[in-house]
Amino acid sequence: MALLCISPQTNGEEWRDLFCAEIPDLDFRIAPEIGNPEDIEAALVWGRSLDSLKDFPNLKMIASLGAGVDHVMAERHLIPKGVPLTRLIDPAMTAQMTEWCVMATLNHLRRWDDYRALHRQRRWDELAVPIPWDTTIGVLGMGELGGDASRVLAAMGYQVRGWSRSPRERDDITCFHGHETLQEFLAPCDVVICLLPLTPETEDLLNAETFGWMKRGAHVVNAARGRQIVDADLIAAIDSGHLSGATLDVQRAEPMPDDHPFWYHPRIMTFAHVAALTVPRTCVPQIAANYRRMKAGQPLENVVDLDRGY
Ligand code: NDP
Ligand code: OXD
Repeated sequence: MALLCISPQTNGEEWRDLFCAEIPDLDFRIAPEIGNPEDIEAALVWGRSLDSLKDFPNLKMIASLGAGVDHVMAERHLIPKGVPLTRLIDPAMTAQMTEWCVMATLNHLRRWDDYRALHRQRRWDELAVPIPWDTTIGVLGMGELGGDASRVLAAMGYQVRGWSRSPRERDDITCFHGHETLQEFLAPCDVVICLLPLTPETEDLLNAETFGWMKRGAHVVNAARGRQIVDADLIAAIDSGHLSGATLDVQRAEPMPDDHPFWYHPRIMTFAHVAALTVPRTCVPQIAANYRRMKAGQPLENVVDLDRGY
C-alpha cells in the first residue's frame, strides 16, 4: 500500500525523504509514477490536481499541503465520497503568520514608509503615532491563524476585536460573530486584518460597502485569499482618502500580472503569498501521524468539514 504525492507544485523528493524518515517502510510515490492505482491509500495534494483521485479504489485519506483548502474545494466533485480531507495546522505556519500580521500592523501604525521617505531626505522629524491602547485592530477569522495573531496583538496592548462565524469567548478580545455584526465590528477598527478561509460567503467580502463601514483612515491587511477583496473597490476607497492604504500578501491572480494597478499604487504594498510558508520539516510529522491513524483505523485529525468549506 502506498502514499502518492500528486501536487504539481511540490518538490516530491524532499517530501519523500522526510516521510521515509518518519515511516521507514513507507511506499512513497510521486505522480506521474503511480504504479498500480489499487495500491494508493493516501494522496498529498496542493493546487488543482484532483482528476486522478477517482482512479484509486482504496483511497482512504487526502492531505492538503496547505492550511487553506479552497483549491481542493474548487474541485469538490472530484473528492471520492467518504474519503476525509485533512489540512495543515502547523505551529510554524501560525508563528510566521502572526509575525507577518504584526509586521504589517506596525509598518502602518509606526509609519515606516513615511520615516523611510524622511530618512532619504536626511530629515530628523517627529511624526504623530497612536498609543497602542487607543488603537483598535479587527481580525476577520478567529481560527488557528486569526486566533493567534489576535492574541499577540492584544498582548502588545492594542484593543483587539475578532470576527467569526460561530460564537467565541476570549478574555483578551472582544468577539463578534455572524454577518449581521460585521458593520458594528468594522466601524472602530484602525487596522482590519483578514484571516478568513475563502468560501462562497467570504468571496468579495471586502468591497465598496464594507470598506464604507470602516472608519476614515483605516488600513486593510489581507493574508488570507485575494478573492476576498474587490480590487477596484479597494483602490477607489484608498484614492478617495477613505482608507489610508493596504498591505496584501495575497492577490486574485498569483503571480500578480505586470499591469495590475496594485504594483503601481503608492499606498498599497504587496507580498508574494509568503506570510506563512509551508515548511515540509514541520508539516510531515503531522501528516505521517494521520497516515498511521488511517492505517490503524482511527479517526484522523485536522479534518476539513466539506459542507462548511473550511
Ligand atoms: P481556520 O479554519 O482555523 O479558521 C477560520 C476562521 O474563519 C474561523 O474563526 C471561522 O469561524 C471564520 N469564518 C469562516 N467563514 C466565516 C464567515 N462566513 N463569517 C465569519 N467568519 C468565518 O483557518 P486558519 O486560521 O487555519 O486559516 C485561515 C486562512 O488563512 C486559510 O483558509 C488560508 O486561506 C489563509 N492562509 C494564508 C496563508 C498565507 O501565507 N498567506 C498561509 C496559510 C493560510 P468559526 O470559528 O466560527 O469556524
Ligand atoms: C496555505 C497557504 O493555505 O499557503 O497554506 O496559503
